[in-house]
Amino acid sequence: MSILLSVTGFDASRWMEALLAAAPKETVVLRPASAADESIDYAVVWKQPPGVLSNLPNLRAVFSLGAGVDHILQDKTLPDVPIARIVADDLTARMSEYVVWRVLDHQRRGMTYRAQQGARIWNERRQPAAGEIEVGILGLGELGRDAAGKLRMLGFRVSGWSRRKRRIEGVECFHGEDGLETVLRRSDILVVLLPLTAETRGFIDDALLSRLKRETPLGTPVLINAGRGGLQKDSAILRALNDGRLMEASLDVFEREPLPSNSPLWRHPRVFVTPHAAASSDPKALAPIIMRQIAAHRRGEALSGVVDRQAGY
Ligand code: NDP
Ligand code: OXD
Repeated sequence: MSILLSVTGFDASRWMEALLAAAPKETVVLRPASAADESIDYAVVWKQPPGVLSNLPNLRAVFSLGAGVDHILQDKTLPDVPIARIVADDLTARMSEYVVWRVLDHQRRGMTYRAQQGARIWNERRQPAAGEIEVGILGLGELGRDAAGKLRMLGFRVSGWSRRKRRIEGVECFHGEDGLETVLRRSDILVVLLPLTAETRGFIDDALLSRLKRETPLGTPVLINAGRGGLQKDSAILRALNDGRLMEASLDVFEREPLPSNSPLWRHPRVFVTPHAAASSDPKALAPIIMRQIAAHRRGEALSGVVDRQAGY
């Protein structure tokens, strides 16, 4: 039997190497021999070409190369097999580094000081202490929870929002529509770590940005989105920055990726852009986890990180 490695948007060779290094006896192929290739029993994918998985008669499970699975579920011809996503310390730690980095940079006035340096301006700005700042995290999953804990260790007040009721030590947890209102009203810095689903698509829009608090120790609220670009309306974020509802934004994800070169977000002085790199999947760290899961599943053990297809994450 063989494993299909199917990706679009980047060169698969580092993944091929890492998967084979993790399980040298396995056969990994980059495309099925035919649309109904009987030899393929597992697929490891990132934005697989639509339809590539639909007729494989012996396919037993699909693995995402990342934590998100929206890129898999957008293929409406997906067969009814379990889909497992990445849950791994390596990826989680990378995301928390990004969140802590961006929160600290906004709190310590990084954008202002970089602009001042460019103009050789020596002017100390008030920098609120961590304890004066409340960070609201939308999405209290694997990534949101870890980031929350690390921000707490630095002294930030942290609240969070999830679909279902959650309990996390030291974090005020909210859920449901009322809970969202509370988090939006309290957050000085809003961090978005939601998955892209039918419910969350276009969530960060004009209406949501208008519900944020009006004054914060930094001026007005800061937005950090490292979830998915489809969660946000880029134009709504620009409007909120320009009319003062938002002070600054760190955006790792965009409605269209790569971010088009004519997007005003590239040049906005109060926007920090990264190219969907908040928590890159490292083949060396993650391939062994996927291959261990495949071996365990072949032995009859249950998969972990299986997504709820109904919920979409
Ligand atoms: P999880 O599935 O562990 O957590 C998702 C969280 O979002 C849960 O708390 C869930 O609520 C909440 N949620 C989902 N839908 C809703 C909703 N409609 N309303 C309120 N809350 C909701 O995911 P991870 O934490 O592992 O990852 C989150 C996302 O981060 C990924 O889906 C991916 O899109 C993105 N990501 C981005 C990366 C990057 O480099 N930019 C890298 C890795 C991931 P509940 O707890 O009730 O289930
Ligand atoms: C992921 C990502 O979902 O890198 O892991 O976006």
